[in-house]
Amino acid sequence: MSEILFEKYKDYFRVGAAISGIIYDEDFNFFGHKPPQDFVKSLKDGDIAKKHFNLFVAENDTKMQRIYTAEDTYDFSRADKFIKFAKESGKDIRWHTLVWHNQSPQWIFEDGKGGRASKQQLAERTRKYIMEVGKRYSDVICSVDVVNECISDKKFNLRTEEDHSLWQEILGPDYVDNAFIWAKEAFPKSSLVLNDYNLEVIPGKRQGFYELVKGMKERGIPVDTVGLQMHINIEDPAVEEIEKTIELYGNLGLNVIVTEMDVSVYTQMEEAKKDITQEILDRQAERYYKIFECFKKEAKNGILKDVIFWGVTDALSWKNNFPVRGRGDAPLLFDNKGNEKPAFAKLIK
Ligand code: 9MR
Repeated sequence: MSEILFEKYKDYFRVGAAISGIIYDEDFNFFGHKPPQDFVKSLKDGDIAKKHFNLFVAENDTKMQRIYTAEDTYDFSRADKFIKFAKESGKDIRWHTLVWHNQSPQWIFEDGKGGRASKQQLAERTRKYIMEVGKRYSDVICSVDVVNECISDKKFNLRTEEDHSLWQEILGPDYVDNAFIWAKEAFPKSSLVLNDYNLEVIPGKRQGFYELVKGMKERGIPVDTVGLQMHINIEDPAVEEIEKTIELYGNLGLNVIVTEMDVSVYTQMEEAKKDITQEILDRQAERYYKIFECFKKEAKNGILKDVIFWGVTDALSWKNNFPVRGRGDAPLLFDNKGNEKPAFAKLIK
């Protein structure tokens, strides 16, 4: 029996992880602060990532805000560090993400004179950005999140300004199609992904996303893969909902990948901080196991291609501060110290 996670699943799908800059960047800066060196040195995330995962994606360093600093100006320094780390580790590499309403620089939506950018201005900036990123990295990128989180949680159609997105507001609804057409030119060999969250949780959102991606296929837009982020918890949603969601998109002839999986021990947004007991960790293990059984089935059905975790150890998980700052969480397979959790043991058995 293999003790290496990605080897264990090699006949089904790649097993990936999001990599925090703290792992490979000695200048890593977290909201203006350098994390204490003893904390950084104590982290096992780099070694665990190299050992157990065969597909890497940057948690933050390949987002537009980090790169597109001004008109025709690109800062690839941090993206380069990530790509170097992933290449030297011999891993397949994904790009997250090209077009998103978060972590995009404000200036792209402005005309430089105090007003909003014109449609032509934003379209040209977006096209140039996608081409520039492709020129630099397309050879090493196997999969790209072209558009991220474009469906509204409330209205189940394309996000508008009310949902904090200016993309459709300025470019009109065909901005998603255009992003994929440009991405195809920039990344001719990569798989092109439309990525979103809660599709397995909110049936209306699942359907709204379905209509969007179905229309794209009918229009001949080069989308080939649906990305399910899979930020879920130890109770919800039911495995059947996950299975239904994968098959819904699979039946359109699309591949499906799980792009950002974690399984929170909290089931309510506002739940108070609690002790993470053995019982909770065992429940989490069982939950991971059942979901992975479903993933294996969907891989055998020819639909599911990759499963990527949003982080390596619990120490660096974004869930420690979301939705409640400082509450802490334990959503991954390795604990704060890098020890294998019951969930890991269950998945490797
Ligand atoms: O994990 C990322 C966190 O470090 C950033 O502060 C945050 C900013 O929006 O983005 C997190 O990653 C998100 C990903 O890029 C898109 N899907 C949701 C992820 C968790 O918020």
